[in-house]
Amino acid sequence: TPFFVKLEARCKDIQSLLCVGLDPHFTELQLPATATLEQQCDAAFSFCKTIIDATQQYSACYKPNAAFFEALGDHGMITLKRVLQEIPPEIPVLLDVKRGDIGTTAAAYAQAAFQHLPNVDAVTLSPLMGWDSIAPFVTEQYSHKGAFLLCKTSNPGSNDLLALNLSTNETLFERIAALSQQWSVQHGASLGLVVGATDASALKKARTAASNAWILAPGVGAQGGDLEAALEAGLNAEGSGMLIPVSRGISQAERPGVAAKELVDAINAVRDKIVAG
Ligand code: OMP
Repeated sequence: TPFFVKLEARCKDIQSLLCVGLDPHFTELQLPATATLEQQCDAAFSFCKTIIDATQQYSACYKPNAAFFEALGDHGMITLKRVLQEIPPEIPVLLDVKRGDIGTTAAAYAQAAFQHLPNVDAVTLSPLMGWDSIAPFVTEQYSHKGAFLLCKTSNPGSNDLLALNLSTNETLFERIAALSQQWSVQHGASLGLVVGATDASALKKARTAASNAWILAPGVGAQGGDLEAALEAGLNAEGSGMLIPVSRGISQAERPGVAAKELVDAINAVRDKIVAG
């Protein structure tokens, strides 16, 4: 099944656009500073398993960020593998790796994400090196996989480059949004966009430039993004086409399952409003 078909089916099935992040920050593991790597790996696994168990009925997609597992050394990758095995097969998995390199190197990164880790359906990528840096992840043997391209990221520094005006009278991020549509059509690739929930005006422009794209909008919760404003700017006419990834806003809640449910309800309230016109 192509990635976006699997994602859409899941979103419809459980009426959710929530993407639950799995980011085991060391500070969230409640370990002494002297904890060994092995103890950190065990705690990271339990942290993720607790979140998965509490949120799976609300989660349209899981997004583990590879950084937190790579940070744990040799055993970190094994821990990530164990976490991925805990995710029910009907729930899509977006592995957050933000890769971007020349074609031959990108092919090795694609192999790392899709060949050795179980159940990874899609990845995050930086598009700044162009189509040949993206192709190895979403064509040929991986044509059923998906990728979300960094377009206008949620951090303050996203204005340093991505918001710059080009001589074509558009911003760099709008060019990225338009290009991703072009690449999707030309190459039959499953490409979405990452546009931070921290910038509703950018979400609106990205939606205009890429009317059919799935948009991943991080920044709700710990980064202070305005959920309602983001959804109003980024949802498509059917009140869909957007995934809201939340990591710390769920993991640091007293009850992650309740936090996930509240997020789904809040998201759906805005969707209903939009569909009702
Ligand atoms: P919280 O702020 O704790 O919800 O975490 C946000 C997650 O989304 C982290 O894993 C970030 O690496 C990731 N992220 C952003 O925060 N901003 C972006 O622009 C892009 C991403 C991403 O690609 O997911």
